[in-house]
Order: sequence, then C-alpha cells, then structure tokens
Amino acid sequence: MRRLLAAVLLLAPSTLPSAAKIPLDEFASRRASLRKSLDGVLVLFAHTEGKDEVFRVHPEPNFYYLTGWSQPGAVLLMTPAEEMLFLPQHDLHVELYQGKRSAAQDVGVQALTGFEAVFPREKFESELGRALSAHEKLYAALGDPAEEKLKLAYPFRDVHDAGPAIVKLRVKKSAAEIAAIQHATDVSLEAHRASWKRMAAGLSESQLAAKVVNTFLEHGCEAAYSPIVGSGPNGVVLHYSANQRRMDTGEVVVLDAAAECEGYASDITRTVPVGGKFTARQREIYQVVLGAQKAAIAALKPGMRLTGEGDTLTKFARDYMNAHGKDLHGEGLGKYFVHGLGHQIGLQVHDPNINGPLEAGMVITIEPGIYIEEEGIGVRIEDVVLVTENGAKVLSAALPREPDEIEKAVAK
Ligand SMILES: [Mn+2]
Repeated sequence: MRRLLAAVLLLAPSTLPSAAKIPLDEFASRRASLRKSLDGVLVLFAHTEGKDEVFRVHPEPNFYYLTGWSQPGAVLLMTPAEEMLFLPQHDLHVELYQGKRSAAQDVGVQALTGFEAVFPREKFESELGRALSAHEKLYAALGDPAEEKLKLAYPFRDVHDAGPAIVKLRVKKSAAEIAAIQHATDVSLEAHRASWKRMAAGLSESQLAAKVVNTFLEHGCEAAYSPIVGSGPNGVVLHYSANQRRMDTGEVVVLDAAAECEGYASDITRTVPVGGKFTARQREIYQVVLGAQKAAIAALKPGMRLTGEGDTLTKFARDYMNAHGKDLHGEGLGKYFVHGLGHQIGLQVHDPNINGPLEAGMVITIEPGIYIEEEGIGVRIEDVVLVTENGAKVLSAALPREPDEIEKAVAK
C-alpha cells in the first residue's frame, strides 16, 4: 500500500513547468503556407553526420521548422502541389552507435513523419528531375554544401535562396511556439534563481554555470548557448565563456544563460551583486541600464523598429543612457552600450530577422548593457518579449529586475 502511494505521488502533477510540444499538424500547416507562395521547386537537406558522431547534432533550422524531423540525412522536396520526404536506408552500423532510425519502407512512417509521401533517399534525384521538368525555379539553402552539389547537377538552373520565404513564416510565432519559448524561459528563470542561491564569495564562475546547466537538464532541456558568467572585470567581455575566475564580495556578476527545450530557445541575462549588495556606483549604472530597458519596452509595439534611422527602440534606450548618469570623465553613458539592443528568438537563440518593422507575434530580446572597462563594471539586463497587437508582453517578467528585489533574492 505504501509502495502504491509512493507511486501515485510520483505520478502526481509536478510543480515544474510542463513542456509544450509542437504538434505534427502544425509542421504540415507551415508547409501548406509556404507552398501557397512557392513558385518553383524547393529542396532542403537535414544535416548529415559522420559515422562516429558523439556530439548531438541539430537539424538545419529551416528544415526542422518545416518538417519537425530531427533524424540526420533526410531531404525535403516541395512544389506548389506536392511535398515529399526522403529518408536514408537503414544502416546497421550507424544504428549500432546511434540507435534505431526510420526508413521509408517502415510500417507507420507516414504517421510518424506527418508526410503522405515518404521515399528512400535514393529516389530523390529522379523525383527532383521530374519536379524540375515542370518548374523553372529551384530554391535551396544557399551556402549549404548540399546546395553546391545541386548546382553541379543542374548547371543551367539559377538556384535561388529558400531562406527568405521560410524566415517570413518563422518570425511570426504560433501559439504553440510562444508556449514553447515560454517554457524554455520558465526553466531559465528557475536556473537563474538556483544560481543566485548558490552564489557566494570565493566560488568559481564555473560553479554558477554548473548550477544553471544542472537546472536545464533537470527539466529535460539543455543549454541554448554556453552560459556567460562574467564576474568583476569579466563582466565587460560580451561573450565571455571561460568561466574560471573566483568571484568576490563587492563585485557584480553578469549571468547570461538560458535553456533550449523541445528545440525552442530562451535568452536571459541578469546582473547580480556577489554578497547581496550593490555598491553605490554599481547601483547607479544598474539603474541606468534598467531605465533604458524600460524605455525600450514601453515604446515597443507593432510598427516599431529595433534599429535603423529615426525613432527606434535602440535610440530610445541609448537616449535614456545619455540623459542619465556619467562616466568618470563627465561624459554620457550611451557610448558604453556597444552591442545590439535585441534580436529575434525561436528555434535559434539568434533567430533570423526580416527587414522591416516589428509585427505582433514576433518574439525578441531586449538587452541593453553598459560596459565600462575603466571601472571594471559591466551590467546587462536581458528579457524575452512577445510583440502583441497593442504593445509587448515580457515573457521573463517573473524574474526580478529591480535592484532592491535582486538584493533581496540574492541575500542569504
Ligand atoms: Mn541575447
């Protein structure tokens, strides 16, 4: 009885955020949307792998966006009227090392892939030839080695970039994608909180990195990128990743770390004081960065641009920095904001962007920072924000940003 009770407790709903899986029919409707605007033949290759692959390899993002298929060696072929998936034959050696794979002749492969037409990889060239006899244009992933082979096979065809039409779909997130990014964000916030609890003078930066990665794995996720744990002078190094320094009381730590769950990424940065108290100067700089972030988020709505000419979110953030606070030489702080204010996020931490203003349904980061090497202070605050019909929703709002709240959360 007691054993039964224990089993029931194990099955009870956990308090952990639950993963949002993208349903197969969503991948099918993405392909249907793309086919509506397609005026030729589109070919995309999943990644291929070496036989002794030991690191997990990710599928090519555009291929994955349209198929949801992550086994290596597959090919997608689409025309306005058709869509076909080509899978490699079973290879006992590969499957000995990598586990069972699917092949075109497997029973149930249609239901598993969501494709009506699944063929062995060997049939790809003849199907492509047939499709090209009815269509002039060929779209492929420019720069991909597989695309070079296509160019050799069809020297008299102009091969066009398949990217822009797919990216146009990718930038606007569906409800399921927003839920997936929210989930990756929730796990990331928990990881930040866990590292704040762990933080202490004398600890190595790597020990905070260990805490965040451990939290990602506990939730069935992985690190979306190498965690950046920059303490003291390392805080001014934008993509610092050595994470080997011992941190000390009186320093701030720039902690830029986030999870990727079910293929979707988050991207979160907080700057926190070791020992639980900002110095007066750290707090001053911190308030300027926070004010700049708030100014940008307040101005965020469809039609606005991240960068460019005129009133952009970047301009709002930099203007705020220049109007608040000074460096040691009496100059404004805007010049210490040396990177982009934000980027699209989704299947990739830096999801591709399209030229043009922001639209409802896009998910971007807003991440102002000030890095003053002379003073050994780096502060960055980064949140994940959904562009809504009338403004913005901060998906990472649950993690404290106000300096008082951060001090309270970090204090032991
Ligand atoms: Mn970022």
